[in-house]
Amino acid sequence: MEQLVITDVRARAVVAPLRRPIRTASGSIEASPLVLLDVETEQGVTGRAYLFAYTPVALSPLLALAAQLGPMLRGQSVVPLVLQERFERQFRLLGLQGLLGMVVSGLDMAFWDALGKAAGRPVAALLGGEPRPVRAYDSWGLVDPAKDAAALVRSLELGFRGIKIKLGGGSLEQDLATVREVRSIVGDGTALMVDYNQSLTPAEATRRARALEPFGLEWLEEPVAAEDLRGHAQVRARAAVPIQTGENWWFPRDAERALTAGACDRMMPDLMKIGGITGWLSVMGLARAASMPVSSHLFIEASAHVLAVTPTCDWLEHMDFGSAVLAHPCRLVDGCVTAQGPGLGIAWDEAAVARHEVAGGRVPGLPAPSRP
Ligand code: SMN
Ligand code: MG
Repeated sequence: MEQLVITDVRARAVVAPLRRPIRTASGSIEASPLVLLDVETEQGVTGRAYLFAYTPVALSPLLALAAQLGPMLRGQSVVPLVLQERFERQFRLLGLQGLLGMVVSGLDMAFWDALGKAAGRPVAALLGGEPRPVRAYDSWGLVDPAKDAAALVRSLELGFRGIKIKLGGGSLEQDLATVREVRSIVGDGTALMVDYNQSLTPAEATRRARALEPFGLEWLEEPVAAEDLRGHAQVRARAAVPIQTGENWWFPRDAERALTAGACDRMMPDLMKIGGITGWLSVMGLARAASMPVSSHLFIEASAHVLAVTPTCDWLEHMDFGSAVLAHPCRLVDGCVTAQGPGLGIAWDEAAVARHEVAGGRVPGLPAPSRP
């Protein structure tokens, strides 16, 4: 297969609608601010991926970073491992994290998408495996069991075998009441995960984790600040609930630090922060050596590919930020998601993109940026 040579990187900002807003103990997300990346090549193959910006405020700077990196890539061959090493060297002093880390990770996903499209094969096959059904859990925000009961039952009727809810917005007593109610709604046969989104101190997290032990939780996620690995390890040592974390790790070294600190029983790297597909490959090797179950965070489409080849594959998180602008959203079949190709299976629904595009990332209602 002829090597792909990059001619340009195109980035567009959209604010897409969400099926349901995500309320967490650390803030709410009412819509989906995305940056769509198109890596164009001389051979006419275009690699695609999207970034989830978390907040519309980040759209314009993400576009600016993509616009800066694009010309640096012109004339480069699409060899993801080489390109990522180049980025690491080039930004050694600044460090690959934050918005730059997100763009580099997103470009990596688009590189792999291009390779798959050029070969006419799914990325999971390029990685030596093959697309296969990966069990998925429906990822909710903070819930009100009384109001959300029917919708939670609907999640089970759709086939989800796991449900994640967010906690930490109130007192321990409120958490216990919510978990008790949700457990009674979903039944003991459904995996139930809770996510505190970094909202507690180690002492309070230990108190709440111990109180939640009777509910047979699949995991308790990010109890304390993501970078507080000692705090995670303390909670893990003092309570019997499996501790989950990883969505805020930047590139494989952060995964290694967490494993060394004994921070978690399970891990869930985020493809847009761990270094894309290339970063994930390193981390899944660390996880295998540590016999550590690996789940995904967001990015359903690309996560289905990497989880299909992850030896300690655990759960795929089904929190859908992208389908509103995708031509072929991933489908849930028997509670599982199977990777689609060629590439990552990502193609834009250009009519939807046109409806939701935000020129320059300048979201109406956001104060205009002050003059630089
Ligand atoms: C989460 C993080 C970011 C946006 C939405 C939800 C949450 C999760 O931490 O694990 O899905
Ligand atoms: Mg989380």
